[in-house]
Amino acid sequence: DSTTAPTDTDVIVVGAGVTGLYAVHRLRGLGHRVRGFERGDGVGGVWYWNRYPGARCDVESVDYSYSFDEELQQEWDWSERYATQPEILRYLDHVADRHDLRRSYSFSTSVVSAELDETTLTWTVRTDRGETVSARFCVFAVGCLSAAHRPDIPGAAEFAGSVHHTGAWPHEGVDFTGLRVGVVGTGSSGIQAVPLIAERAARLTVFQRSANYSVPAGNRPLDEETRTRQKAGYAERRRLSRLNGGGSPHRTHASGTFEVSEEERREAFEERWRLGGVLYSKTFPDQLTDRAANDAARAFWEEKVRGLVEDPAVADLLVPVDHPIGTKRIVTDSDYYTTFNRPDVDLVGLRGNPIERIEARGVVLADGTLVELDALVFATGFDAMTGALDRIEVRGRGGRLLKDDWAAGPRTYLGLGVDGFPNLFSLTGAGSPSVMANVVLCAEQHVDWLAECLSHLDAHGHRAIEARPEAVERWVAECRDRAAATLFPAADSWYQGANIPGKPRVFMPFIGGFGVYGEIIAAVAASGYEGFDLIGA
Ligand code: NA7
Repeated sequence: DSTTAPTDTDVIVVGAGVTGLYAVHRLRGLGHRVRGFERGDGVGGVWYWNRYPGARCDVESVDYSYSFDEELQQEWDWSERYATQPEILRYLDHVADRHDLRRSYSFSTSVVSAELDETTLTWTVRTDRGETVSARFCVFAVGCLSAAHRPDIPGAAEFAGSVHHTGAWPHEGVDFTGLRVGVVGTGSSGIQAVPLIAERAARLTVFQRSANYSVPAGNRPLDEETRTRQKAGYAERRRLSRLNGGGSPHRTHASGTFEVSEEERREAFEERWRLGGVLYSKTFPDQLTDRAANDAARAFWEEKVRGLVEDPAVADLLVPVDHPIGTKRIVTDSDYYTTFNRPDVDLVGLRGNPIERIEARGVVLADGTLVELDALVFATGFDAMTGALDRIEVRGRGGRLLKDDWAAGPRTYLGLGVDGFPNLFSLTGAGSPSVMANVVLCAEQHVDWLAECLSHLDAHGHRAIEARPEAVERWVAECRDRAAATLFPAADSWYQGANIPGKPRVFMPFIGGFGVYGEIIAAVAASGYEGFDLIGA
């Protein structure tokens, strides 16, 4: 049969971040009726919530921007090489205005459940405002780093000072002037926030469980000449980005680490160090698969960082001992390491001396030391990739709960579809390369694929599309096996759920790269959606 049941709308899109916004725009443009829900009171997703001092993207602004709208691409002026959170939020607000996207959304509205009607293969979504909306398709664009994780430390409620999580920062900001501040966590968020908090605080104590690798951003204002050059080169820049593993135009060295002379090797590392940031992890193509190659990159990094930190004992603490370089996302910082040269900044290593409890006056370590604080900042990351979806009661065939189906780790086909959950799509989430690449281009890639898929269904009179269980099995295995062939499993990273107590250790992203992934999903579409069941007609 080719008939579809009447529904309130055609597509429900959950989330108004980079992915959701483009989904609304693209699907609406194809004539679908679209309803969007967003728990924030504005657009922006990650860039709406993460307003902590120093929040900045680690992908260059010229690349971390939509490519679908050439006029926008030519008109928008980025002010810095790496854009700050306020600037990215202004950009996304501008995109929402420009394409009149807000009218499709209900803001300050969380989706609490999504339930499949197995006879009609339609979805009914319920919100925390009591609204119920039915739709043929349910599209989750809820983000990979949107469920903030706050560790459960005894006594936290006793603390007399203020407490904030970087991922849910107050819109009015926090004034740390003259305060004794503690920052727990040294991932991207902590490392970005520390130098700026240090400038205001009377004293800053950084609590570090694992040291991280960070490479200075080499951030700078963009002048008119650079912008003009970038804009003129956009077509080629995007073409190269689409072929690339990380969704940016930068290529790794043509040879392996040890296929070049020591001098050439050092030059290559030096060049990447100057280029700045996360790109350092891909100086040579074998750096994330070969331990010795990784050690070479790591040794160069260590030399650089030791050169920035005055106290050798502090430098010792800042050098990671537990994971190869790049197997947790390399942080892109501005003045992080030199901040520890300030007399009013302390670094406390928690290895062997963890936080035991929090009391009214501050943080108590296992050895009994009390660090007195007026404000505490948790930069402790996210229940990544599955956390945001887990909060929603998603019920598929037979009333099965998605969260239960994913109890041993997320199960998707291509990071897009889930068996037992027809007409449900997860965008830029688990099983996709989004967290390892430029998420803006990942969003466009997923949404364009989805748009084409929906058109295909309609053109052929299909009611629904559903991933086959064996295709899901294959994809989960492929994600796991591709990761196993690299050094990534050696790190206790959020890529594999290691940061959340009790979360299964499964490598969740597709690690084969943005370009390769794009080819895979395009081939599946071209084959008539191999691995999916097309239902009806
Ligand atoms: P991350 O990268 O997950 O970093 C969280 C940090 O918090 C990390 O240093 C953790 O140490 C630390 N942490 C977490 N739980 C605890 C407890 N219980 N005690 C002490 N320290 C803790 O999150 P971010 O927000 O910085 O960045 C997320 C991503 O956003 C980033 O990768 C970029 O892609 C952008 P650990 O390393 O687990 O020992």
